[in-house]
Amino acid sequence: MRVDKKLKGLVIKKFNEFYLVEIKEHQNSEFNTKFLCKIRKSVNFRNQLVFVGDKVILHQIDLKSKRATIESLVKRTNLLERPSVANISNIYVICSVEEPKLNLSQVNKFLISAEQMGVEVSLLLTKCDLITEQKRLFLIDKFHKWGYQAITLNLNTPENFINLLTELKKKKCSIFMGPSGVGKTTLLNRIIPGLDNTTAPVSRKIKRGKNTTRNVELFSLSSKSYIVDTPGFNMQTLEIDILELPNLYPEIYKQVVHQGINCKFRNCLHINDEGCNLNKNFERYTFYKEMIESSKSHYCLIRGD
Ligand SMILES: Nc1nc2c(ncn2[C@@H]2O[C@H](COP(=O)(O)OP(=O)(O)OP(=O)(O)O)[C@@H](O)[C@H]2O)c(=O)[nH]1
Ligand SMILES: [Mg+2]
Ligand SMILES: [Zn+2]
Repeated sequence: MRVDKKLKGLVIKKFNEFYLVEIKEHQNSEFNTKFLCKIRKSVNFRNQLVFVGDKVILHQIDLKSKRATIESLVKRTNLLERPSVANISNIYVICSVEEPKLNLSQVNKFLISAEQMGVEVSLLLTKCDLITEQKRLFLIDKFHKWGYQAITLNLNTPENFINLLTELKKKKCSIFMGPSGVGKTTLLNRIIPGLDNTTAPVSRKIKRGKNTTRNVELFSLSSKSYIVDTPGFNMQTLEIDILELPNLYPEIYKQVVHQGINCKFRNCLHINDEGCNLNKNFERYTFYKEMIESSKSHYCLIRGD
């Protein structure tokens, strides 16, 4: 039985050419469920890709078989490219302090890649039961200097977890992003009661995660907030416009915005530029410089000069 109606839904999972789309808060409760959908083959849809987090208009809704057709895509506010997720409001970069070991260059790349989205970025450090209290405080201080209020977690203590949960409930759509094996799914299972997604211990031999989560999937925390679990991965080289890079480091943009530092040139890259007034005495400056230098050679290659 197909209903001749068009309704808005949210893409919560994608596999091959199928999409799982959830309809919520419709006055007729029969519609409030998940539908297995395919995209309508039409000229309008040519070249348009649909991602988890996208809002779509469903048509040809079959309440019995729970199938429907995606007829069109609602304009999205943003799109994260890796992993592909649309309409996110918050990015939580998650790294473990041990197993796998904290890799500062990776944390830097994840943070930079997240900052590119222009949404609020937070840092979660998991498995703090595996380090001393002294080391934990040392890391909090380190990341504070990087410009982040790191939230430290471990499976045995509920305190920071409860604060995080309260925070997540206030956000629209948060995404968990980080290397494999750091505990993203474990955390999600604690956050959403009854959820029992697969997690796996890190490999003993190579002390790395086993890429347990395979799909990007969106989970509902309340009627107004969602969390996206993603497969873990390591960041390779980032493609960034070098002129944008200074805006992705809080240590730099805070000097410009809050302290009003003024370099001679508006597009100062803060390397050896004449008249540069940036205070370069911060830990990530080396990472910043490396990134500018490697992007510069790439930039020159593209421009051919
Ligand atoms: N000691 C300790 N182990 C933890 C903690 N949180 C998670 N783990 C363990 O870390 C392992 C990996 O957890 P997962 O949740 O599967 O990691 P993931 O980030 O989802 O990994 P992928 O899906 O591969 O990206 C599991 O064995 C968890 O039990 C923690 O706070 N302390
Ligand atoms: Mg996982
Ligand atoms: Zn400068």
